[in-house]
Amino acid sequence: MADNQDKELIEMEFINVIGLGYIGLPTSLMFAQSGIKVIGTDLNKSLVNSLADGKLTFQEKGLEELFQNAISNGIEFSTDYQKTDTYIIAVPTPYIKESKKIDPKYVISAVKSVLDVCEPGAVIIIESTVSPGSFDKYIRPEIEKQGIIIGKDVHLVHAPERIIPGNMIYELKNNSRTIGADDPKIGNCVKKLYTHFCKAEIVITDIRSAEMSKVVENTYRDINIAFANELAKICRIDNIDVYEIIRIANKHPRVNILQPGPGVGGHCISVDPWFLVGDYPGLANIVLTARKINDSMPEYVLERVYDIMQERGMLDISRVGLYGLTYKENVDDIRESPTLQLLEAMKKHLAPPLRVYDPFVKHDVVENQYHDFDRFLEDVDLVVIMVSHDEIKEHMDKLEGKVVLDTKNICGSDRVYKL
Ligand code: SAJ
Repeated sequence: MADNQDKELIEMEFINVIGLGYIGLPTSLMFAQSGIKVIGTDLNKSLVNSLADGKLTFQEKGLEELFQNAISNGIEFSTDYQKTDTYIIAVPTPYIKESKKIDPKYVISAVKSVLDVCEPGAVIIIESTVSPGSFDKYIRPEIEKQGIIIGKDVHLVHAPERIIPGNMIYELKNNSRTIGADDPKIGNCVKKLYTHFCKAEIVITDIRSAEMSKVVENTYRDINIAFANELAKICRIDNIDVYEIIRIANKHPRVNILQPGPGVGGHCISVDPWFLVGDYPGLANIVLTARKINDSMPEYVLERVYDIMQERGMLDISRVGLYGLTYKENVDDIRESPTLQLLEAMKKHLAPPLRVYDPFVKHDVVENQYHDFDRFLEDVDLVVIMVSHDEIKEHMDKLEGKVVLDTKNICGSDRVYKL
């Protein structure tokens, strides 16, 4: 039986990847580059048309070359779900801000659309990050409601992604992977599938462990960033250089303190810990405290701006500019970015929006947004570095004569202000 299943899966017709965003697109391209037939599906027609026209929908190191290789290997893009026996679902899993619980609607909708077209015995691999227990709470009931037997008519697998935006291609090949499956034989088939491009260890476990380990990984990172941020606040009170403290402490063989920053953005680290807070209220205490600390950083940056303006006798808030709108360096993703959080905080206090510039954000997202670095610098006297894009690191000279609040500690000068 196992051999047949191994054989059938590996000789599948093609993979239909559902959701062509930051995870689904690179994943579909990696499979296609490895020689597997892939059809990528997304409901967003303009996104599908852009890809079909050979135009990428976001920037990422190495993605263009991967895209060209996938195109030469015949990858196709469509808005339709395809009839096949292997699906990868990589659609958004937002959380509901009030309840801090996952909103599974996109995953459920994708699963239901797959069930409408898939072959009997199809394998549905969900890569989207879900809160622990989501398969049992939301996904299985939707399938069983249709009289479909999981483990016979369809097989469920959870293969959460670990790639980090800014280094996706390398990490897709070299990060270990987790495959959660009800049936270890199916898990082994899916493991073999991913070995087409993944050269690292692939761990097979049950679905619930796969759900929990993924959320735990991001929560671990959020807590450690919060520790660095809290350290920054403590050191500021006594005018201690927090970066020197971290540099020295990290020389200890078992200490690895991360870097303080203007806040934690992105659709992962700032979201996933809330799943634990929402599902384990009263238990996920460190998790909640860390989230609060990280979410306090944008307003902390505003306090630092205020202190600096007081100290320098600067009265005109309109001469303050934020460098960086994305959630981190060298990506174009602005989701939950610290800058957006900071501007939101100002709006709440009815303060006028600060000037903003980001080389990776070509379209207008906020008021007072610039698209030319020099124009931006002409109109500001105090530059708040919120994101450490390569551009600003390569043009430090342009900050001559400006007051600088370097929240990313990239200037390497004691003439700038820090967190
Ligand atoms: N940040 C700090 N200080 C640090 C590190 C990061 O303030 O020392 C900030 C960043 O500026 C950013 C936020 O945290 O605003 C998150 O950035 P990140 O680079 O830490 O992580 P992501 O969100 O880009 O990717 C994470 C990764 N998870 C882990 O490292 C455990 C990645 O492996 C996951 O695949 C990804 O979440 C995801 O999609 O889940």
